[in-house]
Amino acid sequence: MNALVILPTYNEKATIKQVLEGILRHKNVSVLVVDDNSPDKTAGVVKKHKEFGKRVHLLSGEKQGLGEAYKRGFVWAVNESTADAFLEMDADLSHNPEDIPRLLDALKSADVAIGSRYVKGGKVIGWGMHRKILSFGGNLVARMIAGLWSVRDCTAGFRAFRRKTVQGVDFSELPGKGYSFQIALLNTVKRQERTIVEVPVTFTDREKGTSKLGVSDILEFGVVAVRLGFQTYARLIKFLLVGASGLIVNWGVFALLWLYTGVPAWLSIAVATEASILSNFFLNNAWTFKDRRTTHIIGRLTRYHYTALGGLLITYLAYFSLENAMHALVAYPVAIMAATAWNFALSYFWAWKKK
Ligand SMILES: Nc1nc2c(ncn2[C@@H]2O[C@H](COP(=O)(O)OP(=O)(O)O)[C@@H](O)[C@H]2O)c(=O)[nH]1
Ligand SMILES: [Mg+2]
Repeated sequence: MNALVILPTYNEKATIKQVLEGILRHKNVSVLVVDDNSPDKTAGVVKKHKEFGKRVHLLSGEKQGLGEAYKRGFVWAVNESTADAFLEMDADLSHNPEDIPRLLDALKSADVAIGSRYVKGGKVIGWGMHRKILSFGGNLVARMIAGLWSVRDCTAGFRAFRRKTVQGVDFSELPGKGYSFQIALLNTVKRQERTIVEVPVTFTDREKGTSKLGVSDILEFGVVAVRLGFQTYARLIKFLLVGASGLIVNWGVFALLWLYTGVPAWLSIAVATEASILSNFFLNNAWTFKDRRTTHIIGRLTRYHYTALGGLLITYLAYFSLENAMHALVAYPVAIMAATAWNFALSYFWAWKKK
């Protein structure tokens, strides 16, 4: 498997040569250095390399952040390189080039391989408390909010991707200019149902040069995580909003019939419930599941009715089985939550099932 390492650099003159040597020791691997006109003239060292123009390439640009550098690098890679795999790696010797074959090996059975510090066998050497807390917090936010629950090291900068996986990504669409690029890309490939594996690596803090991780990167990371969360859970959020609107419809129709028209309560409840099922159905159909309108609408409507009736049954079952264990005012919302989970699952997998 031929591979191209995309290596972003900003003032890495002290280590770039050694990193290039380490990478080029692997005969099937070449390098694209994405340098943001480093004032220390990192690019000069790259241009002087004997493989420059052969297995070493250089892309120079203005400093806009780590993510922007990677975006340019990946676009170049897809258009100008024929490699079967693309890697991300730091140029400060924190990532060991000796680990590259293990990452590439993992791509035989997955679309993405993460050089992971937080799986069994992985570790970090040389970080103080400050960096440990930042990394822990970043991963927690990424996993809890940004839709990356199954990934242990979401902020890793040492990763390999199959060419196909990268080709499926529209890099101009990815939010974030800085370090948040890592979770944005991971979130995208995950939503495209690419398979991800984590390969344990040892990360050694840099001994030369300084970290470029800044406050603006940290702030942007939070904003991007929330944005990715909304994108990832958009369908569930829409479903919950529609459900809330259904409660209002239900209540309003009941009030209209029973209070103002004198329809008996039992009939008012039945009509109000059906009205809310219908309004939920049409809102979900037009909004929440608008990309899933592949089966006949009568079928969808019927299945949604069964779903809602099942939800009602679950509310009763859950409520009466919890009633003795907790206060009724606690048991009821728990029962409603169980029914909502049921409703969403059946709507997603059955009423508006994927073709
Ligand atoms: N081209 C480019 N590279 C960057 C930028 N910010 C960081 N890098 C590179 O990204 C890699 C990781 O950065 P580093 O400062 O070591 O981050 P840390 O390991 O999280 O402290 C290094 O190779 C940096 O030179 C940037 O704005 N532009
Ligand atoms: Mg570093």
